[in-house]
Amino acid sequence: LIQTTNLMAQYSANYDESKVPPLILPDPFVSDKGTLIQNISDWENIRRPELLEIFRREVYGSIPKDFDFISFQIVSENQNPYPDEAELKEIDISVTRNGETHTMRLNLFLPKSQKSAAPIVLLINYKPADPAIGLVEEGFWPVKELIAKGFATASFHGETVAPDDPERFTEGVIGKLYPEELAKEDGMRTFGAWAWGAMRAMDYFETEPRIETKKSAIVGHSRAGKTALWTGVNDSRWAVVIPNESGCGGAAISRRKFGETVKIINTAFPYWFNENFKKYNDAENTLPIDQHMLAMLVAPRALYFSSAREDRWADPKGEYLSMKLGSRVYSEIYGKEVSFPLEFEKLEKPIIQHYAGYHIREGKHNLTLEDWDHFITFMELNFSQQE
Ligand code: GTR
Repeated sequence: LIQTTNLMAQYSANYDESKVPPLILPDPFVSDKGTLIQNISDWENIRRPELLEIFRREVYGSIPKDFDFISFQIVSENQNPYPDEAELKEIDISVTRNGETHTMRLNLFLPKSQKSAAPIVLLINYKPADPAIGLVEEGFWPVKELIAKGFATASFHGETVAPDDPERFTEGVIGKLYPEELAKEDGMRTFGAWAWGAMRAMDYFETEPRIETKKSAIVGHSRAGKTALWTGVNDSRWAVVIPNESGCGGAAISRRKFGETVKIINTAFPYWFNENFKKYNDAENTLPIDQHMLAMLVAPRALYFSSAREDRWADPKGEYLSMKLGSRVYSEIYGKEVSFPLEFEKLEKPIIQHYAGYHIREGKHNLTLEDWDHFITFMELNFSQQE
């Protein structure tokens, strides 16, 4: 696993706010043909599909959804670390296409105390971990806390879908099920594969009577945060989308070039995004989109961004700006009362509201219990207000 600290030493990044270029961003509310987008119908029928296609083609690559069979097998390999509070279900999800089968592992904890179907929180994990249980680590995936609040929670490891490795990323679902994607400049790459995995997890939840999929949230940290955002944009079954400290290629505005840049990420991780994205190395201003427009594609479902003060590599201000600008879709198109009135420098408390939220906490790049406490508040608010 390539560590951020090594990358920071290897690549020189700008951390000086006075050197950030003046931001001239593409207009989210003017279509490619010049139509002014002012209502839900034009947004959903014209502009949103246009933007989604640009992000697929120029940045993330495809997420092919066709396959011949999917099956779910409950296996029993690991001991439940929380036997008093939760039931552990280990599920092998097998997908077959053109005679080839790929199997990924999903780990699901269901609250024992629950009487009705529980809301579900999926964490995409990428950290070194017990390959079977995912990362059951205090803070990063706080199963106990989530269960105590009545949530079901699940996790899968990216590695069981596509290895996080420049030499081996094709060894999972890409090479086995969708090999034709590899020849395409806009084909499926690692983030597309992980997003595909999250969709298959949702396919399983839809068969599980103890889960209420209408109340679902997808969470990811950092590289998995970028993936959680891309998943949430592509799969409207997720009601709440939470990319934590997702930085460059996630929440952060690329044109700021603060901390990690498009060139750095494409050089260090050439297998995460598609080939076309490399055209924008050192050429962010020529991007037809920026990341606030990706944020907009989650609407009218709920979106939450979070940052850490010392995580400058991920550009906290760029993450906040893209929430502030992206949330205009809720207020200006959907007519909801959503606003981020404060300047980044004035933020102290989390901004948690129906549809959109943001917090910045003290400390370093990580997913912590403090982050989860705010996510839980945001999820509870949004699930309780669902129409
Ligand atoms: C870094 C990478 C970041 C972020 C991070 C992580 O090395 O540059 O974009 O994804 O890894 O996933 O922790």
